[in-house]
Amino acid sequence: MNQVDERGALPSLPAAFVWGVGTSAFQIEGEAEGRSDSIWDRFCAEPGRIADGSDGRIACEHVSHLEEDVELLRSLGVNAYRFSISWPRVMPSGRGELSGEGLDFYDRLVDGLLDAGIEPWATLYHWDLPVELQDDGGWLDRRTVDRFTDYALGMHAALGDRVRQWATLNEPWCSAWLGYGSGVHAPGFADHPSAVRAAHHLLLAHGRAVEALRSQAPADHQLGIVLNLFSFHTAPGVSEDRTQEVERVVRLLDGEQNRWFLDPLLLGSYPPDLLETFAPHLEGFVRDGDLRQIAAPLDYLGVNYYSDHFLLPASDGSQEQGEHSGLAGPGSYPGVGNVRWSDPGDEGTSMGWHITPEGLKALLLRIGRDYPGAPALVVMENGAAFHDPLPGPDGTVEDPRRGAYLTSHVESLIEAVAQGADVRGYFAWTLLDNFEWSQGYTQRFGLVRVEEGSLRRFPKRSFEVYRDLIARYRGGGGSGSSGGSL
Ligand code: IFM
Repeated sequence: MNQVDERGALPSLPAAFVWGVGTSAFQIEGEAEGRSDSIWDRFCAEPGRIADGSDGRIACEHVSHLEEDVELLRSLGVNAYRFSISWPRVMPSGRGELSGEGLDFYDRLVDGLLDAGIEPWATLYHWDLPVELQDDGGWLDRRTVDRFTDYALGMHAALGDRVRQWATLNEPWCSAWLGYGSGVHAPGFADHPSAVRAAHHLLLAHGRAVEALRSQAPADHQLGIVLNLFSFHTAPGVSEDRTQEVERVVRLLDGEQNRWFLDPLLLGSYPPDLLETFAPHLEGFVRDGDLRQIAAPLDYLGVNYYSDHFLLPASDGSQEQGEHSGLAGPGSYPGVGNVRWSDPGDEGTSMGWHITPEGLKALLLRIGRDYPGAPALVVMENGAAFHDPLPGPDGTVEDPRRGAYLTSHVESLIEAVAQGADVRGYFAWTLLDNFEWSQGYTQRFGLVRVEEGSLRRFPKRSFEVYRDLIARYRGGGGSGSSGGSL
């Protein structure tokens, strides 16, 4: 890889670079009658949980629009597609036999992708735990670890003849911290010690599944996990006498968001500086050998990156506390008080997130620096929500800010690679406007608009921007169907 040249033009990425787009089952699939309920169905039914009172029962009806959606992927020029498997669709009670009907959908998806020259990247768990397992304790109960391992092995046995790229969990921080700590995600518990316990079982489920899959998978199968990592900073302009106190919180937030997951996965231990606070929460359920299992060697680490976060002392000025989208804010982090998130206002995305492309480069370089020997990195999610206009007369949605966001982040990634980061792929988030968890359908991240009611698909201008980015930075003169795997 060449360095950025004198004129500032960026080099291409290697021909084998993975260019993809991602989705998740609950957010797009619909056809809820074809599966059992997940914790998200139950959560959506509780009044006040979802901003617009909506749910995932119809979503984008991806199940019945499968061919059309694969055709969209083909015209986007990606060589990889990341999807998640709905556990309650393929194993309705969360245990036991796989359902033939549920598997049939993923068979058709995988075959359609391969026919289109697109490498399937499967994620086993993107938050939709079958309710029966929740009623047995969910991620607070160690038995869920074994059930996840059985499910992972079953899915790999069913699809592993065609799917070589596997991720165990998507963003365990969200499942644990938002699902059990602040309660803004399903199952909606608000108890910080429970978040720590759930996180441990999630990590253990990941490690056990990796170990089990290794013994079953051919050598060319790649196993990873996907974390949502953010960098935190003291906001510019914080007075000198308050800086120290904000810096302390910045360090704590970094610990809870990033190191609480990176350290056990890559170093085999929880971060020592957090243990003082969290050790009591770990008592009674961490067993000998757990951390060794959690640190099972990985083929790649998936990184979801959206934004850096800037902190202010709570009592400075009159801005609102930054609960934004429910994805961040002091309430989501145990022990974090006395700060608020700086609000980017109109400069940010509609989620209230700052737009910080340089943060992606810094993060990718930091992982390599702080975790020598870390596996290859793949950016598994990156994208932005904006309030888009309606489609114009030719059906195109003009969304220049999303196009600019994607461009600046892809270019930041290229700079990181030029400076030595081992990054092998990039997946834009996301193909379709979809169910954005506690925000319902009020936030749109898609490259394609999905019209409410008719569910008609309208590619946005950013769809073309991303297609052109792939063509511009794909090295080696290959076609859209080259590469796609690690
Ligand atoms: O839509 C979500 C996705 O499911 C997980 N990562 C963040 C995205 C945007 O909020």
